[in-house]
Amino acid sequence: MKTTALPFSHLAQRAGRPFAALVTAAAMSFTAVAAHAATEMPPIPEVQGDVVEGDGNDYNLKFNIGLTQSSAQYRGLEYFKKIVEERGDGHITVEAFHSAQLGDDLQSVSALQAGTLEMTAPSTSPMVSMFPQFAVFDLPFLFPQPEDADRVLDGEIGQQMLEEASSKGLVAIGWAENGYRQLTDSGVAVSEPSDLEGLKIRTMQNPIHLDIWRTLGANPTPMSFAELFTALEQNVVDGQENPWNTIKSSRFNEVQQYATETNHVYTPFITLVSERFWNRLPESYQQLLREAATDMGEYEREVSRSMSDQIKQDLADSGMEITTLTPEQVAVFQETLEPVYAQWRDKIGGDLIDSIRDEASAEQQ
Ligand code: TK8
Repeated sequence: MKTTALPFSHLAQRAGRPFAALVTAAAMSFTAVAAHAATEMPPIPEVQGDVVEGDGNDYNLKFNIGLTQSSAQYRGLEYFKKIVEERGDGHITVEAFHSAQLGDDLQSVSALQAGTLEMTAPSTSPMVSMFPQFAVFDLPFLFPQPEDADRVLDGEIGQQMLEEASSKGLVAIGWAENGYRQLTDSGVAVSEPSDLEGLKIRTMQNPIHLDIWRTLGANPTPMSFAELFTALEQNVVDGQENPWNTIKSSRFNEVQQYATETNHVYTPFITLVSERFWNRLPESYQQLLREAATDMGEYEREVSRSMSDQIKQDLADSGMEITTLTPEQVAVFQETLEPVYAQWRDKIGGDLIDSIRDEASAEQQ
């Protein structure tokens, strides 16, 4: 077996893990991945790393996410649970909740602050009212390739943002992936901004997203993700935008006839812990949660990226009419959205935008 081909070799590269265990775990993941066809999610990897000593107390944490049980996000959460429970030797248990069972992104964040929920992983976008610097990720077409997002989030800028978001009752411990957003609607096949005229599009609760869809000529309405399926079903809105994986796992194709591959924004998920809970944990368990969040994020990206094309195909097979834009058509969207950059540059900080663009376009080592 070629070690270079190990699908999770990046997970094994982290220092401080017993080498033999890493090789075994990586080899097992490899075999399992090779056995699966492209239509299935990459299996949950073996847990790597030693058992972590705690302080003799037992802890239970509830981790609530917005997406459904069939999402890459939930798959990531299952892996997180497995890591924490195995390496914590049963002294920390993780209760996994999906589909906003304990609240949507913003409600979950409030619950973390209140100490009634221990963990969540929202999109950064609805959090800009608390952390304005997150708005930079909402700028259209900021990251041409997923690796560009990785370089920024896994590098200094991402680390600094996690530190800044570790305030207001929250501790931010990692990044994961929601992904590139695509448009769906029930009215018309959209291939240029003028097709959007008059379409009521649900956006996240985020001012840049409102500007994006206004600038494109649509009629945007901010709404919680938890209300979206019903709003689409009852024609309260005509369309919405989310990554292919999210469109499928939320079954939006059942209530939306058309989709357009716009890739207009890349949305990260941020992994958050309630500061009240965090402060009760021994340091060794805090470190365990950080490592588990990193592993979860890596795996979630892996799942999301390996599934995306197949899911787009599945959506087409299920009867959705999907428009794939030509480079020229993409350019029209990009040009139309240039004023959004001008409008937000000073508010977000030109330096931050420039350093993200530099980092995103930096040559990979
Ligand atoms: C899920 C949300 C969702 C986001 C949205 O909790 O609201 O459209 O893209 O995936 O974070």
